[in-house]
Amino acid sequence: MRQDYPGPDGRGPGLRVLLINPALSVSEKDFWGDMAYPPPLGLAYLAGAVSRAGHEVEIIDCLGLYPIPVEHNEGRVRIGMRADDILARASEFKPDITGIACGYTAHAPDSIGVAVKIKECLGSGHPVIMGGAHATTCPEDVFSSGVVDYIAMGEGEGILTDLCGSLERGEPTGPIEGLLAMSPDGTVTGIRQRARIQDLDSLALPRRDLLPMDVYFKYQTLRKDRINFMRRPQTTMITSRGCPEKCVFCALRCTWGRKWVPRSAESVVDEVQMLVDDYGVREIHFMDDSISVHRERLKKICELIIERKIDFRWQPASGIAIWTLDAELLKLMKKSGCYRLTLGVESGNAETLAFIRKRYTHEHALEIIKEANRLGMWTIGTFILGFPYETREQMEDSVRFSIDSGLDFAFFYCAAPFPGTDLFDIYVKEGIEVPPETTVAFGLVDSLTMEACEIEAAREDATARFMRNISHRPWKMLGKIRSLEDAGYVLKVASYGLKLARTRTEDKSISAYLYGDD
Ligand code: B12
Ligand code: SF4
Repeated sequence: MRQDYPGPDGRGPGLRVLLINPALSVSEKDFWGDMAYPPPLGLAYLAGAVSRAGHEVEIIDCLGLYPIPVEHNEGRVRIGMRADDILARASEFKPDITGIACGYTAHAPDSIGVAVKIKECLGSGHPVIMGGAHATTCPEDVFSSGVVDYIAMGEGEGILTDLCGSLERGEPTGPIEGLLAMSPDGTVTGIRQRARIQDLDSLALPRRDLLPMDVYFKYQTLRKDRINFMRRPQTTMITSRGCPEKCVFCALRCTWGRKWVPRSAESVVDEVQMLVDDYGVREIHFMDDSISVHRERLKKICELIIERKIDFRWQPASGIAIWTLDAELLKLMKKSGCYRLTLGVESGNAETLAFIRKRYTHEHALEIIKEANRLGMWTIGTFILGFPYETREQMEDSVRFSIDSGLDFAFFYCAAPFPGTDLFDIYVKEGIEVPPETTVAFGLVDSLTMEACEIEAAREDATARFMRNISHRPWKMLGKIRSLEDAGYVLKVASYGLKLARTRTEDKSISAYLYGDD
């Protein structure tokens, strides 16, 4: 299934396209030692699309390094490839156009910082395009930096391919759907909307050959004590795009709208097989927003994996919709290699759940957690504290739910209003100030009932109480053991628990989970 990219397809020499996954800056508080990130699949997909159209592509993955360079400066920590190294590689490649990922509001200044350097190095006339969730949501802000020429609104494959084609042919870029441009007079022009790609199977596979996969795998070997994976090498995959739900805090619709578009089960399992055969991968994390929207498709994916006897472990790492799960599907998932469920519980209080617009009931969640635990799967719940109208009592319901539900792990976040979300509009409507600085995991925003520091204290307290509680029932982990491999993983989790108990665990468990430094 590995694809060849023969280069120019007879339509001309093709452009040289550079794609950059920027280094990230976080506050000292958000920084947790030796952080690790998954490969930038979005850029690898873009690389697949433009290569197929005959252009030459290089990806500079500033986070795919081991050891990853870290610079501490005035309360901030910059993680990733040094600016000089980025520029050296860019100068050597001599791109005709540079694309930079701008997916996170918290890291938009990092993306813009790279654009500044690229313009300094390659000249102010060198075209720079950005895309990703933040660029799509706040294009005017991004353009106001003065160093970005184009923004791809949403799904980028078609937009970037069209742009490269137009630039190559010297044609105007105005008619390209989904592409915004900055005019010399400072106005933003272009067509904001572009129809979503309906047939994801027709896309070129992500070009992992342009990513430092060996570095990602080496990191896993050197840090084999991490609990983020049971087997290694481990990597990520996407089987669908978007989510039809309307959760108040979720920025997803800004990039993808409300339409969920799946790949076929066959195409998904073909890619799994390719990763296992060609890369030696033994565990895959599916990063879909909602892998189970279509229950029958997920069932078929599991059945095909079982039928083809593909021996690997997997998990829906970004979370899975509780309301689509039942005992039959869980059993099939487990049989096909799924060993861990991350459930977006978000709140243990029914009113808050209605505010968030999550459409599952606590009764159903309890059944799913019980059944998954019974099957020997690890169960993780994510919770958000500090919504604008939430009271202390309602937050307490979430802590109680996390402890009483039988979850193996619970991660508590503070509510964060990302631009473009309904939650952001509520803060604005209520006159709550949203500070300009952003953070990855910790509380910064007041609610109508509590100050940000109180919400943060409640989050730390919730984490500490949950951790204390699970440390009192370590034998629960024995219920996960079905094989020697399971027993080894239980030992790994237990020693991680002991390590956490010796350090200040409260905050760091979140970072550890997110960034895999666990
Ligand atoms: C996987 C994931 C992660 C992973 C790793 C990301 C990675 N490197 O793969 C981890 C777990 C680390 C992560 C962490 C966080 N994440 Co996250 N994450 C995602 C998720 C679920 C999938 C990303 C993905 O692979 N998508 C699939 C690919 C195909 O899409 P894509 O990357 O967006 O790329 C496409 C387009 O956006 C566009 N595009 C992207 N870049 C570019 C560049 C150019 C030049 C062009 C032309 C086009 C383009 O074209 C691509 C192909 O179509 C997204 C949701 C989503 N579906 O996008 C959230 C999402 C991006 N994350 C989000 C958030 C909030 C976070 C956290 C802050 C969570 C938290 N509270 O701590 C952290 C912070 C991350 C950090 N860097 O510090 C938000 C971002 C909102 C915002 N405005 O900031 C999203 C949108 C989720 C949401 N529901 O709101 N995340
Ligand atoms: S179910 Fe998940 S991905 Fe879908 S809208 Fe809600 S939070 Fe976003």
